[in-house]
Amino acid sequence: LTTYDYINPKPDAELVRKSIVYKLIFILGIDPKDATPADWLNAAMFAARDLSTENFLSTRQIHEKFKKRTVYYLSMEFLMGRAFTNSLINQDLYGAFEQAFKELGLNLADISEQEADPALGNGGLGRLAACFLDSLATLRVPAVGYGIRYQYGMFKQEIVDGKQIEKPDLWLDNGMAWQFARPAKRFPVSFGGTLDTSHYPPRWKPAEQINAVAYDEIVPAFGGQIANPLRLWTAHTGDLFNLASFNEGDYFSSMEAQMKNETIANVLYPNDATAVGRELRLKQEYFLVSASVQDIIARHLCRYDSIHTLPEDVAIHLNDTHPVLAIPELMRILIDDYYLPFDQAWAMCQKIFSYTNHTLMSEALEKWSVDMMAQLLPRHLDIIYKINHHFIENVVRPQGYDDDFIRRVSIIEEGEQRQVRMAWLAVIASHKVNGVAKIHSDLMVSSLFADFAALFPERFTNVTNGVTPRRWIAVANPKLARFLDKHLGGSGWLTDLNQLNQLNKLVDNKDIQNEFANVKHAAKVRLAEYIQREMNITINPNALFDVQIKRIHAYKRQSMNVLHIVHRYNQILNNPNADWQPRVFILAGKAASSYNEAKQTIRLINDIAYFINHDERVRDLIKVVFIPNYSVSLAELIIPAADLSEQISLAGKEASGTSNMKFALNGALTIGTLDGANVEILQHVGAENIFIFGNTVEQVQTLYRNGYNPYDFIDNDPELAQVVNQIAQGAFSPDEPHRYHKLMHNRDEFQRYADFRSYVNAQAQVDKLYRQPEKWYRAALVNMANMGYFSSDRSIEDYCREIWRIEPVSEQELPR
Ligand code: DL6
Repeated sequence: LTTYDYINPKPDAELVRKSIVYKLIFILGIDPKDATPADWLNAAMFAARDLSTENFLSTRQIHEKFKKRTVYYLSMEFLMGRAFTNSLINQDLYGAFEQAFKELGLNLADISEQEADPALGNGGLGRLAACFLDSLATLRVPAVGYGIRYQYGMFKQEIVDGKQIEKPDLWLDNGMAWQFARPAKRFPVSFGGTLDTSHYPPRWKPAEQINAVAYDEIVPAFGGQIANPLRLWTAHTGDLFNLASFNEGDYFSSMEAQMKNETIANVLYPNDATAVGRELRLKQEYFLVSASVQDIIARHLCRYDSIHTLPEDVAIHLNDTHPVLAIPELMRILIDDYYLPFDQAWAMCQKIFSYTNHTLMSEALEKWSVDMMAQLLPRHLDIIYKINHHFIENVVRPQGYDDDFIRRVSIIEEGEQRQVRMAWLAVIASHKVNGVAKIHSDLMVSSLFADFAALFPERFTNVTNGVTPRRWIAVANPKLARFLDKHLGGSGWLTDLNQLNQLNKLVDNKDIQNEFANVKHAAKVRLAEYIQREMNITINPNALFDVQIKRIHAYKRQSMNVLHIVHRYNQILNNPNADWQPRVFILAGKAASSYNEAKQTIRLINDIAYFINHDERVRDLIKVVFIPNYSVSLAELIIPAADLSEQISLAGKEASGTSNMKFALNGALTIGTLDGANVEILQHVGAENIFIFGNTVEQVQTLYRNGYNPYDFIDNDPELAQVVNQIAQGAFSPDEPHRYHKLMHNRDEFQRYADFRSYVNAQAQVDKLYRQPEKWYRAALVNMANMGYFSSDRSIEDYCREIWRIEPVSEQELPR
């Protein structure tokens, strides 16, 4: 038995097999004859990790040697998806591992299925961060991701009697072979206590401390010699105690407080309906940024001997407002530990930080109560006050703005309960602020940040989101990857997605249309088998697969999708002999645990699914499936199988969306509103290849301004009224007739009733086109051909050029 000889960067199957068996025996201590599939997976992950490790270590050396300016991407969420298959594909090792497992009498695909999918994120924001890490590595950009290693992820969603039940997600139970534990990389993080302002700088005497300990996950570049780290922090009780109790000799209560603090890294998004939940969330955010900023400074001081060079060396990117406390934390360290004057520290921060806004929804714009912050982070609150004072006196007042304007732009919101506006702090400290799609960035400047745009217009910019074709085609849809390799003359498209453009020449070729239709059909069969196996529901792969998978939220309007399903059901029952296009409606997504309306929507979908799927009169013309526990790996299974991609948010509400890009890239057609990146997808694919419906942002705003009344629409559309009444009066919940009364008869904040008719009409157009396979598959090919712009490689190039001013590692800098 041997492990690799490290001279050979591309081992053959025999060497891989030996390495897997070696890991099984000597790292895991398991006899091959007793090994379970999960053991084989762990052994194989160790074997694959070995092959990335040299790149990982040498990448760090290159960065040090050439003093590469580095971007540190701070995010409370990373939805990385499974690591194993992705790493094999990125390193061109899939064939060798497949063969090695064959020789061991095992199947690589089955073994890969054993990997847990770390749910360290909530939705699009976390998955975007993961796509960006893949692109950063592949483009050789010096970058480190920082996040939290939540022990129980977000939650595991089970559906019991139609209802969402949240269970802990035990993703670490089988070990996590892809991450390196770094017990020596630990930083103390402090909370609470008092601030002694009789000194300068003021002295913070914290009441509690906890250690942040690092785990590093390798992010391998596609086809390259580079691998970047994702550093995830976990909370550890170390030799740090509740200082006050400990000094008083009360060992046990100091330990108790420590245990409580360890919950910091337990779950993502603790239910914030309670004050305790909110406090935990604030602690988590500070925990992430404090450990990361300390680490960033330590890394900088390995390369340079002065703190003053920090802005030349370091760019820190704030992924939404969640890590915004990094700003006062860096200020604190520069002032309190390095004795820099406030102005100098502030000037450095303004060069270092940049911020992405991911939503205009007021509920998601974080504000923290001044009282809570005073208790938990007194020194940071003090610094925020000073930043605010400096901003108002040096930036705002000299321009002659009045008190009303000052009240609006102040970081501190006055009112019954004073609050710290984190987005304001982010904008004031950052040299660049970007939105994530053209329409969103425009709205950001004209609405949410209009006052700041008046103060510093050059600060605002747009970087439209993108997705990585490595994960979303090569890993998720290997048959489509082979199809593209064949027709594009190789796999260059994987790192230059604009090559898809060449498909435009082929879209009228019937053979190619058929070939693509077969790729799609195979993916649909694969999904149908999963649904049969896991849910015992039979679906017909020849039906149109109509898919909406995303967080459940009122603005995303899953309930409008339901209105259409019920309307269609009614139409079929009214006219059973018409030539109906069979459809399978597939939905998936999690509802935040404290968000009752979203949970009701899940229940409604499941009630309707049960009812319709058991109604023999519809003869399989409609099937409705809600697939539990939406995750990256589930998306990898569902997206390749979709014919129709539902992107139906109310115009102006979805910042960008990224599943819209993944679907189109996999040859699904979009039915969508003029919202988020749908607008740019329309521009790229052309109006004949997408189904656009619904009110525009301007029309939506006019309706709001005129006092939107849902009954103006319900009362004027008998078919809509019928659907609303059925649901509201219990047609699908006979055991509890009023279950959905409130869901149907609320103020309809997101105007589903206003858009209903136009949605139904667009759905009729979908049926019509699907009936003409030549036209449908032509449109699908046109969609794929024009997705080059939506690669996350393009987004990252935009960030590097416009925001971070970062140069990738050059050919010459790579080791020979
Ligand atoms: O930018 C990534 C992603 C966008 O595509 C979605 O449109 C947007 O909803 C999402 N935003 C968030 C932030 N909300 N919170 N909290 O997840 O970002």
